[in-house]
Amino acid sequence: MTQRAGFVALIGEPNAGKSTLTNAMVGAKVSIVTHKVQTTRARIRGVAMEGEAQIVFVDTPGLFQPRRRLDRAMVAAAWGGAADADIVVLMVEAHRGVTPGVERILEGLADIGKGRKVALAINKIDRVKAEVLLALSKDLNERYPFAETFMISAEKGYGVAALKRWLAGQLPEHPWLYPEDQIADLPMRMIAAEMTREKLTLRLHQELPYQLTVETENWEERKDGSARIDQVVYVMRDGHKGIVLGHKGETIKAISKAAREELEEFLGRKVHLFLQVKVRPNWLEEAERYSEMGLEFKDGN
Ligand SMILES: Nc1nc2c(ncn2[C@@H]2O[C@H](COP(=O)(O)OP(=O)(O)OP(=O)(O)O)[C@@H](O)[C@H]2O)c(=O)[nH]1
Ligand SMILES: [Mg+2]
Repeated sequence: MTQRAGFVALIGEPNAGKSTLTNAMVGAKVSIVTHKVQTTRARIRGVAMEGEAQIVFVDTPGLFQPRRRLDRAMVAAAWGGAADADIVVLMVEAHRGVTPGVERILEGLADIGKGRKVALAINKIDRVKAEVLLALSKDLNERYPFAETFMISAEKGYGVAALKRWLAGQLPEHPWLYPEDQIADLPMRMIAAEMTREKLTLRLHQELPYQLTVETENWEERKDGSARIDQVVYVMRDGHKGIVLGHKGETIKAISKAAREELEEFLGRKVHLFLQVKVRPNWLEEAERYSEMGLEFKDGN
């Protein structure tokens, strides 16, 4: 049997379900998911096997109109992911339909779509009636020549297997890009930082999740098989630090516990997680923060 392999970029508006689909395809949680927009900040590669095909899913940050430097770096990373991929899958939320944001993405696809196949995945079909889906599919296919359209629910798993089979069949003949048992191409220290950021995002309100970042500073393997992981949460203001810590440190304690439990499950062993909150008013303008996130920091960014 000939091996097939290649990259499939998932693009779409924030919250479309790109990370949920990545995890469903890989069969493990490699990318964080929350109900809030702009959760994913960099490209996350998840590896899935389908017969003799190795599909490398590239989960990307949502595409939106950027304001801050970080937003611009995220959007650039998303389009960059599409430009490097063999196949692009545009994810659109069934219940939201063709929003101005989706229209802007379709404009961008006019360029990026040249030289690669673009498929449409209408996601969250569990939230709408069939008539809505057919009309939306027709509308979108009139706006862009999609190679194929899939109706899916990334969360419930509907249509995911059919999409996976189709993608596998479209990939070029190529030796596998990763060992067969590898599920993600992301340093463990970054996966660990993302898990903590997910718990922070779920727990904190309003703008705060967008104004913090998490870095793994130290990872120590212990003789008893456990790992000691030290992470820093950078926030921008003293007031934010107080909110993250919470009354008598209760908030950070709960966040730390939730992150540790998930890490232990992922690693299959005991973890000692230590979180420290540091105020760093200017972290959004620091090149090192971007490289830690796996983003490019450029002049004019
Ligand atoms: N009802 C329903 N909800 C879904 C489905 N897929 C994803 N979701 C939910 O939609 C929300 C956003 O999912 P994500 O996977 O984080 O979306 P994303 O596109 O990665 O978002 P960003 O990283 O912010 O760009 C989460 O609350 C998911 O549980 C689905 O098929 N049906
Ligand atoms: Mg995401």
